[in-house]
Parts: sequence; C-alpha cells; structure tokens
Amino acid sequence: MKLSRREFIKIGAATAGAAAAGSGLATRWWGLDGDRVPDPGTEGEKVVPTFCELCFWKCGVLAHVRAGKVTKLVGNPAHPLSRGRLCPRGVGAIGQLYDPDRLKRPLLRVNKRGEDAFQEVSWEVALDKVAAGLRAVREKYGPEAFALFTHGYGGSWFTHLLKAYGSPNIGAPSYAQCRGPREVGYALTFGQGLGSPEAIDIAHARCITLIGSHLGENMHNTQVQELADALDQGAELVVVDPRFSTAAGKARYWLPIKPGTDIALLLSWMHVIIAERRYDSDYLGKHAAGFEELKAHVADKSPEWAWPITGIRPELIRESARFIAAARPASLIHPGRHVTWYGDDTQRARAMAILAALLGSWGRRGGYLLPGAIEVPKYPYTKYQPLKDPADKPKAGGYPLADEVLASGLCDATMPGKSAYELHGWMVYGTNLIQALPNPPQTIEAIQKLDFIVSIDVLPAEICGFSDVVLPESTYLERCDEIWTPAYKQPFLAIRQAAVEPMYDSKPGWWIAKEIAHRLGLNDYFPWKDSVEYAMHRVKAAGFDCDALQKTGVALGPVVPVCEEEGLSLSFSTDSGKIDLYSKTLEAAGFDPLPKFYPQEEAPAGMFRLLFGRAAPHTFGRTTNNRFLAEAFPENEVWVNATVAASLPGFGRPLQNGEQVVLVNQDGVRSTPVKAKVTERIRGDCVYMVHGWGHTAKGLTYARHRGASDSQLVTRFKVDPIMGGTGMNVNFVRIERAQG
Ligand SMILES: Nc1nc2c(c(=O)[nH]1)N[C@H]1C(S)=C(S)[C@@H](COP(=O)(O)OP(=O)(O)OC[C@H]3O[C@@H](n4cnc5c(=O)[nH]c(N)nc54)[C@H](O)[C@@H]3O)O[C@H]1N2
Ligand SMILES: Nc1nc2c(c(=O)[nH]1)N[C@H]1C(S)=C(S)[C@@H](COP(=O)(O)OP(=O)(O)OC[C@H]3O[C@@H](n4cnc5c(=O)[nH]c(N)nc54)[C@H](O)[C@@H]3O)O[C@H]1N2
Ligand code: SF4
Ligand SMILES: [Mo]
Repeated sequence: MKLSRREFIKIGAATAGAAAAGSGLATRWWGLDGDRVPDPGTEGEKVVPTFCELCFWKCGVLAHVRAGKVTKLVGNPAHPLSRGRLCPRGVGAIGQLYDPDRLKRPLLRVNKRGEDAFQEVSWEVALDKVAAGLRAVREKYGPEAFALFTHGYGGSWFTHLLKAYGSPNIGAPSYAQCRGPREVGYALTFGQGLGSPEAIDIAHARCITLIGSHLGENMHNTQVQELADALDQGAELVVVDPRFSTAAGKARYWLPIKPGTDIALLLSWMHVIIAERRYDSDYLGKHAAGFEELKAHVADKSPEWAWPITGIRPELIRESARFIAAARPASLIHPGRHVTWYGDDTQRARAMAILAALLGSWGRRGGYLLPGAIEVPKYPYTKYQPLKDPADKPKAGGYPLADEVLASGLCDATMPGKSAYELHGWMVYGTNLIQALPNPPQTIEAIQKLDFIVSIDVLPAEICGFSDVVLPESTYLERCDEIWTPAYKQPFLAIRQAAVEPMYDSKPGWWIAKEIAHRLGLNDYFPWKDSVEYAMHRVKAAGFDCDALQKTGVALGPVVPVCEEEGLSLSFSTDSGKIDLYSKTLEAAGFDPLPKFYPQEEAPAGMFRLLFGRAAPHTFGRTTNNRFLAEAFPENEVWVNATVAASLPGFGRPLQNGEQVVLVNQDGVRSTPVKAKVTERIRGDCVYMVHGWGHTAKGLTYARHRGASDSQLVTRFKVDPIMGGTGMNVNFVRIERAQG
C-alpha cells in the first residue's frame, strides 16, 4: 500500500479517531463500571491542560471533562511538542484511566513472590510495611543497598525520596536498554548527548536518514509531524532497515541491510563522501580534529568491501552516499533512540555522529540544533547527605564511559559477589522490569534474593506479581507532577495537572512518596502541602504567572539562536575542544578510537535473528491492556519473509499468512502461539515482532496471553563494553507450527 505523504500522519489520526469515537467500544466496556460516559466526541464543560504520560515524549494535552469524567483528549495547540495533535496513544489515554483492570487498592503479598496472590490492605498498613522494608535494609546494610528502578515523569518524587534516604542506586531501563549508547557515542564526538526530546531539525532537513529508527511506527509525535511536513515540502528519506518499515514506504532509498552490519555501511558511506570530496571541508577545518586519521581509516572501506557484509549493492551505497551528501548541511542522520542492538552500539552511534560531522550538520539548520532550556530555581530543599558510588558496575571494573546508572547493573548487583556491594531492596516505579530487562529468568532470580520489593504502578503488570507490596498510583490524568522545562528549540515550561479526582483508592505519586518519607523521618525533604503547592512555588520562582499557566498548561520562553545560521557560535567539550572524529578518550580507555566493523555471529541453520520494534497505537506493554488502543491493534504478529515461509524446515507445506506459530530460541525457550505475518517486507534472515505483548500477569484480563513476548525470547544479550548497554538483537529463533 502506497500512501500519500499527508496520509502518513493521518494514519495516526484515523486509528485514534476510530478508537476514541464511533466504535461503540466505549459503552461496551465502560459499561462495566455501570456508569455510561458521554460520547467522547462531545466537548466537556471543563478543559484541563496537562501533559501526556502514555509515552515519554510528554505532549501537551487538553483534557475535556464532563460530570467528573474525562470525555476527550486533544493536543494542546500552544504546546510545542503536540502543536494541537496527539498520537493514537495519547488520544487513547482515556482507555488507561478507565481500564477496569487498574490497581484499585494497596496490595500485600500472601504467597511466594511470583505467584501473584495478594490481599487488599489499607494505605496505612501498606505504607507502614514499605517504611519497615526501607528501614530494615538501611539498618542491616546501609541505605545504598536499596535501589530504585524508575521510568516516567512521576518517578521524580521517588528519585527525591531515595536520595533523601541515602541511595545512589537509581536507574531506568531507558538508558542501558535504550538510548544510553547513543548518548555516549555523541558525547564522545561532540561533547554532549542528545537527551529527550532530541533537538533535531527534521522540519528543515532536505534529506533525512533513518538507521533503523522507524518513525511512523515509533510515534514520537513532534518528530512524526515534522517528518510529514518535511516530506510534503520535498525533503527525501533514506531508510536503512532489514524491514520495509512504514518510513521505508516513503523513502527515496531503502537499504535492506543485513542486521548487525550498519557500522560497515556507515564506514563505506564515509569512504565515498571522503574519496569524492563531498564533505564540508570549511566546517571540518574550523570545528573538527582527526580528519586525516579518519580518512586513512576509511580508505579501504569501499562499497565493494561493504557489499558482502551488508548485502547492499555497491551502486546503491554509492548513490545513497552522494544523495545524503548533496543535501548537506541540511542532511540529518537521525540519531535513533532505542539503539541497544548488538553490543557495539556506542561505536555505531559514533559512526553516525562522525558521518553527521562530515556533513557539517551538527549545530546547523536542518541538522542537530543546540537549544537551551528555561531555567527554574530548584525547590529550596534540605541538601542530601553525600551519596556513595552506585553499585551498578561489575566488581572487576568495566563500562568506564557510562554516564547514567545501569538498570541491568542494579539487577546484577542484587546477585551475590558480582559488584562492589550487594543490593537487598528494590522500589520499582512505572517500569515492568520483567519485560524491560533482558533475560527475564535472571531478573526473577535477583528478585527472589531480595529482602524487600515494592512496586508502584497503575496496572497489575508482571513486576507487581513479584512484589511484596503493590501501591496503586493514580494515572497521569488524576495527578499533578513535577514541572517540565526541557532544552528545546522553542523553550517551554509545562505543567501536569489533575483533570479528574483519583479513582478507586489510588493515590498520586507525590502523596505516596511524602507518606513514606514521613514514616522514615524525612519530613524536611517534603515540606510542601501537595504537588500543586510545590509546582507553583517553582513556577513563581521562575518568574511566571501561576494563574495564567494553570489556564494554558504551557508557557514559552525566549527563542535563542540554536544553530550557526542563527548566529550561534559552536563549542565542544571534548578532548580536543573540537569535534573528536578520532577519540583519544576511547583510545585511552582501551577501545577503538575510530569505529571498526566486527562481524556478528551468524544465525544457526534453520534459525532467524529476532528483531523487534514499536507499533503506532501502542507503547510497549504499558498500553496492550488498553481496550481503546487494542481495537486498533489487538495483538502482535511475527513477520516472516514470504520466500522463507514457502519452505520452512519441518513444515511440509508453506506457512500461511495468519497461521499460528511458536518461536523457539537458541536456549530452547518457547513463545506462546502467535500469528505469522507472511510478507515481502522483511529480509529472509530475520523475523520481527512488536514488543510488549505476551503478558502473563493474571490481572491484565484483556492483554494476558495475547500475542507473544519478545522479552521472553531475549535470554541472551551482548553488553557494550564501553558503557554497559545490553544489546538484545542477538537472539535466534526457529519457527514451529503451533499445535492444536
Ligand atoms: N508507537 C510507539 N512509539 C514509540 C515507542 C512505543 O513504545 N510505541 N517507544 C519510544 C521509545 S522509548 C523508543 S526508545 C523509540 C524506539 O524506536 P526507534 O529508536 O525508532 O527504534 P528501534 O526499536 O531501535 O528499532 C526498530 C527498527 O530497527 C530495525 N532494525 C532492527 N535491527 C536492525 C539493524 O541491525 N540495522 C538497522 N538499520 N535496523 C534494524 C527494525 O526492523 C525496526 O524497524 O520509540 C519511541 N516511540
Ligand atoms: N525485549 C525488549 N526489551 C526492551 C525493549 C524492547 O523493544 N524489547 N525496549 C527497551 C526500551 S526502548 C525501553 S525505553 C524500556 C522501557 O521499559 P519500561 O521501563 O518497563 O517501560 P514501560 O513498558 O513503558 O513501563 C511499563 C510500566 O509502567 C506502568 N505505568 C504506566 N503509566 C504509569 C504511571 O503513570 N504511573 C506508574 N506508577 N506506572 C505507570 C505500566 O503499567 C507498566 O507496568 O524497555 C526496554 N526493553
Ligand atoms: S507521542 Fe503520543 S503517547 Fe507520547 S506523549 Fe505524545 S501523545 Fe502521548
Ligand atoms: Mo526507549
């Protein structure tokens, strides 16, 4: 199916509309509450501006409310990230708020961890239990032995709590299992990482190169909107992906690369660009160090060299390299986000950064921008006691260039003898570690070693089933959180406000953290009455009008120059004070100063590399139980190449589209039955599925046993020696016909 460029973005709007409006679904399952909600298409009597938490992009939302119910969510036109539109997931947040499976009351475990058996208790009892768990660990081992795993904006209250309590062990899977290698690779090259939202200028790019990053399925709202607009205005896409992604369908060039060989392609592109003098020599002369070393390094990396490695024909490599270079400096190499693929990920990110430097696109219009953020004074808290070093690195040393705590490292440190010291307590906020960390049996083994574990969630996810206490948080539509002031080309300050009262006996995170702090004698760290008082204190301190901000949800800051074209003068906090094409930091730490290609292990005969990604209407496993969104995308499928499907070993007859299969990985782990999607749109050496399905938690009555879990099949991973990211695209599966 070929879609016009405009329809690219409309897909999102259409699925969302179908999910939210005329489907009749709302009454079907809202009916369970015995309380019919008006047609979500109706305007409410009250509109509350806030920001979204269905993913981590945090778009501005206008929540329409009628009779105490949220009836409709639309993008806040004044908010720079939503610009009046939400992605399907954002619209479908109503499905999270009114999910009948929500955690409704605090729970106390009654059987063994993992048996998912609980009794409902009062907040008093639950919070006393949590405080006792924290106190016991502090007394027996010291406060540093209690770790916090956190993902999502509401986590800030718990980060503050754990620091006040005295622990440095605070980590998020969104670093070591997601964007960590990119941050380190870019920081080594340009002196700074990209953060979130990435300040890339898709809007003004003339050529956008996507290395795997599958925009259009990866639905980061602003990026998808800007991409659709840029394509409308004649920008062109180059997509490197073993799969014909949604974006590949809009691309001038699709390079169906052999998985795990991108570094070879990138080196070869650089070879062409340097050999044909298509780089930005003025820019490099002024800003970069190590060009001669780079030139020598890629001298023999011709397209003919890269061809047998990547499977991409030399003419296509040459032609696409010329095309990318012709658009410079408005030629954007998208930095990607989920980049923990093969364990060589920091080096791949380095190769992308170096290519961007050759194009002169760092700090240039249509490339990477260097924005500032509105400065807001911190709340005048009591200072934290000095914290110990975190426990996330192996005892023997390693990952010298990690710049955040590794969530997987905290899990390792829970196993005896692996790290400098051991962890004995976990607090888990908004992250389903059983699906997010690689090798679930290892995570479970660590959990079974703990003295105490508490989860704070909105749904009874797998991780809750392994917890001693489960605390039901209110959803984002029922709470006010920390204010948000990211670095962005249009600097802004956004607030999250409650649209409706908390449902059931759920409580906002700020209240939960404050109550725990109170029980631990940490009152000084939570001196405010509630999160509104806290947030407004900060807003006022920054010189903004609180009343006005509560009406609009967002305030804009002054626009400053963000690229050379606007008069910004570039500076780099690297070794050389310039762009480090050649990295002495890496060299000194014993790593390759310039990225090299090392071959990945090949799939054993009859097996396929397991790849995974996103679907537009869902965020991981956090939305798979959402009835609204499930209507648009009810379960995941396994993409299998059509030629391969015609003669799969042991099948006898061709595998049919829609047929149920089971995937069996190299360690003998079997998936639950899942539908095959037989398609020309993927290479024959890999299969692909959307992450987040195959839930096993009893309480997820809709999502349980729907589709299959990629996480379960990721029993192997390859650690990036530079920063400890866990490359997870290193598992192989065989395809079997499902029985019965
Ligand atoms: N709808 C939706 N959007 C999301 C999210 C979501 O859950 N749902 N999550 C958000 C988050 S946290 C993140 S980190 C991002 C992740 O999104 P991205 O950073 O865009 O994507 P990845 O998950 O790394 O990559 C998946 C793509 O890489 C391709 N791929 C796999 N192996 C290789 C390879 O060896 N080489 C190349 N070139 N390509 C390969 C796959 O075929 C697939 O198209 O998405 C964000 N946006
Ligand atoms: N196998 C495999 N592993 C992966 C990935 C993959 O593609 N495949 N992707 C990786 C990536 S890119 C990332 S970023 C991580 C993300 O992994 P996680 O950090 O686990 O992120 P989510 O899956 O979004 O978080 C899910 C939990 O947050 C809960 N939740 C949702 N909203 C709220 C809220 O408002 N408050 C509270 N307290 N809880 C809430 C959900 O119910 C759910 O239990 O996973 C990584 N791990
Ligand atoms: S991209 Fe979608 S899910 Fe993410 S914050 Fe924006 S509207 Fe919400
Ligand atoms: Mo991520």
